[in-house]
Amino acid sequence: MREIVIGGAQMGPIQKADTREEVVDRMIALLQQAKGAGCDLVVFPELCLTTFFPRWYMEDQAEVDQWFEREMPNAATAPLFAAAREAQIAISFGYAELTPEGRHFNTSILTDRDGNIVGKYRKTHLPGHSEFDHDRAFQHLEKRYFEPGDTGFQVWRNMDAIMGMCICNDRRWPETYRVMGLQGVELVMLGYNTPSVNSQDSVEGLEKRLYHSELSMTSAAYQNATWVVGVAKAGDEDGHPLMGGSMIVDPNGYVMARAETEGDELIVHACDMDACSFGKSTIFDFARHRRIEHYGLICSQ
Ligand code: CDT
Repeated sequence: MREIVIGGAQMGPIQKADTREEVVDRMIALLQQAKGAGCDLVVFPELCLTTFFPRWYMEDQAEVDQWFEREMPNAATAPLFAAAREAQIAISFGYAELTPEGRHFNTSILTDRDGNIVGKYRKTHLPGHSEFDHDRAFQHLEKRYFEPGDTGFQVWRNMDAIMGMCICNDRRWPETYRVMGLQGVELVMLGYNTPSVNSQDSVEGLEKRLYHSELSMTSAAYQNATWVVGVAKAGDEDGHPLMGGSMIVDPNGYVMARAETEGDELIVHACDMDACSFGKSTIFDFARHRRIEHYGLICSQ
């Protein structure tokens, strides 16, 4: 049995005025809780060092850039890396990345248990729009502030398992998981910031939005025989509600742990990576059963 005790560290709202240092203190508190629960690995949300800033329309690039990290770790996050190393807990979290070349990505990283970054992923599917949209109840400007990621869906061997990452909207696309599935992924980690209401459909309720998130992650876990850990940033950020619904899904598609609140909340499950083997060697043995001669359309348009 290859057991990894995984913590999903859902985070409650981060207001515009909150500092990185205040947020990192909250992350360290969740990490300490995870240590008490025996966690080996903790997954934090997308863009978890700041408020979900793509809801705000900005024209001044200097104002935009204040939401980005120029290096990782940096002064604000060094205490988090130190706490993780001290606790011997691997971590994954998302942040806005500004590269030395001036490129902007929505990024997540993965460390080993000594706090070394072993994997980096840059978000592929950027939802929303790039100009102010008067027809929406609120803005979602990811296409304005980020460029599509250039990493693709890589996997890394870490803690004797094959691990991959995606970010928020990526979780709704089967291609995301299948590309990692084809590399043998056993654990997909992802964070999200999903508004509780649809900016283009005032009738759509929270229940449907939570269902679509769960449907995406549970079906992908089953169809790729992999664990999926999805972790929200939730609650009311300056009057803008984000949904919770963080969960740990097993390779059969069952939800093994689920957040009940919209605040800082740790969910925990002991995940056996060997539980992926049955699906990968039977119904989803890709090498034996896929019929790629009929899949060309997926990559040609
Ligand atoms: N952060 C993120 O990707 N959120 C999207 C909201 C889409 S609405 C424009 C999501 O898919 O959850």
